[in-house]
Formats: sequence, C-alpha cells, structure tokens
Amino acid sequence: MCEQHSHRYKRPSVHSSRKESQFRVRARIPTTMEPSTEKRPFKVSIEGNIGAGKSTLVEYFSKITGIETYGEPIDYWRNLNGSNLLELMYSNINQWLKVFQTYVQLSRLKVQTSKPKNPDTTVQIFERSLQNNRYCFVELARKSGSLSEPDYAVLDEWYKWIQNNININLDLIVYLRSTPEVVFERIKARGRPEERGISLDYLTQLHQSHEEWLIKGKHNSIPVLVMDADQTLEDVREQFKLNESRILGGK
Ligand code: D5M
Ligand code: MG
Repeated sequence: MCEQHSHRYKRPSVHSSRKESQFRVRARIPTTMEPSTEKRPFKVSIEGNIGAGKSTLVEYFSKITGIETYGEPIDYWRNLNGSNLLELMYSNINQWLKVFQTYVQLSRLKVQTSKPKNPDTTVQIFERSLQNNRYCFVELARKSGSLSEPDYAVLDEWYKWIQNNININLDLIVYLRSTPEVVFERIKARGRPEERGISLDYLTQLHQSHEEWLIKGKHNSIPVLVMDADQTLEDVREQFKLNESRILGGK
C-alpha cells in the first residue's frame, strides 16, 4: 500500500502551473455580506492529515470538465523573497508558526476567493481551506503552546474579520480520514525535505484536531463527506468515483 502511495507522491503535480496563476488572481472584495443573487460555483474543500492523499483527489477532479481545482499554494510558502517559510516553521515551530499562519491565511484567502477562469465552471475544488487553518492548525497550535495567547488572539481577529466581510463559504468538505501511523509512513516515503522532522506525535495531534473539527463538528456547520484514506490508491480512487456526484454538487 505504501509503495503505491510513495509512487504517487513522487509524480510531479499536473496542476502546478494552473495553481500558480490562480494564486495570483485578485479577489474582488464585496462591500457587503448581503446574500448575492449571482450564480456561483459549488465550492468543495478537500481536508485531511498531511499525507492523506488530498493532492491525488484534487488531481483526479482536475481532469473533469466544468471543474476548476486549486492545489495548495505551497510553492509560495517555500519561497517568499527567498525565505522558505515551511522550512522555518518546521525547524522552529515556536518562533515561526505565527508568521507562517499569517502568510498561509493570506495565500488561502486569495485562492478561496478566486473567480473561476472559465465562465462555464460549476464546481471549484480547493485543497484545504481558511476554515482548516483556523479550526485545525491554529487551534492545535494554541493547545500545544506553539502560539502564545496574544498571537492566537491576533490570528483569531483576522479570521473573524475575513469571515464577516468576505464570502469564504464552502458547500461541502470532503474529509480524507486516515490513521496517523499510515500517513507517517507515506510522509517518509514521499520525502519532502521540510517534512523530515514531522513526528508521529504531531500527526496524531493533527489527526485529533481534524476529528474534533469534522467528526465532532466543533466550529463546523458545513456538510462533511468522510472517506477512508488508509486504503490503497486504487481503492481510494474507487471511493472518489462512487462519491463523484455528491462532490460535484448532486445529492
Ligand atoms: O500540506 C502541505 C504542508 O504544509 C504540510 O507539511 C502541512 C503544512 N501546512 C499546511 N497548512 C498549514 C497550517 N495552516 N499550519 C501549519 N502547517 C500547515 P499537505 O497536508 O501536505 O497538503
Ligand atoms: Mg498536499
């Protein structure tokens, strides 16, 4: 099973150039939060632990007409004016986490508010979301002490302002639910240099944070579709197919 996943992770992302251009799209910030009559695409976010297979799912849907997919803007986190924020964050989480979260929040905001490039697009699929930042990573960092109370309060104020003034709503969350031990092996196999020091303990805590948010429903009112992400790549693809119509806005 891990063999198959390690093979998958080494493949270059087919949507990376698209991801770049979409990240640069300028968001139109609405002046009011009144309900809009504008017809908008069905918005889906793919969530799950590191190594759960989110990129694979995004890649799968990128090939279907009418769907626009948005991978994580990780290349920007890795090179902000020459600084690798992802590397810095993992090298000293207490020092760098707050600036990393601030930048991740900004980059996700740009992605999550981008207008589809094609007017016929009916579904937008995002890899992770602003909601994920706020209710998974930021909550966990506060709990584990990597974020001080003032840092947490500033990030929370930013998030509240965004939520109250910009439409970041999602219609569906697809939760790729995995076991920490399984994703730990996959992360080792894919060998992303910044992630060398990720411990099983961190993945277990991050898993619990996803569970609180998406299974127990703490801070979440968005419908959640749960998929078993421990299975082999073929089995997981089969689950994508079976759930395709729901993910694409059907019932
Ligand atoms: O996420 C890509 C990498 O980025 C992975 O090492 C987790 C990390 N990541 C993503 N978002 C955050 C936030 N908000 N805080 C801390 N770390 C984060 P992947 O899961 O591989 O798609
Ligand atoms: Mg990914």
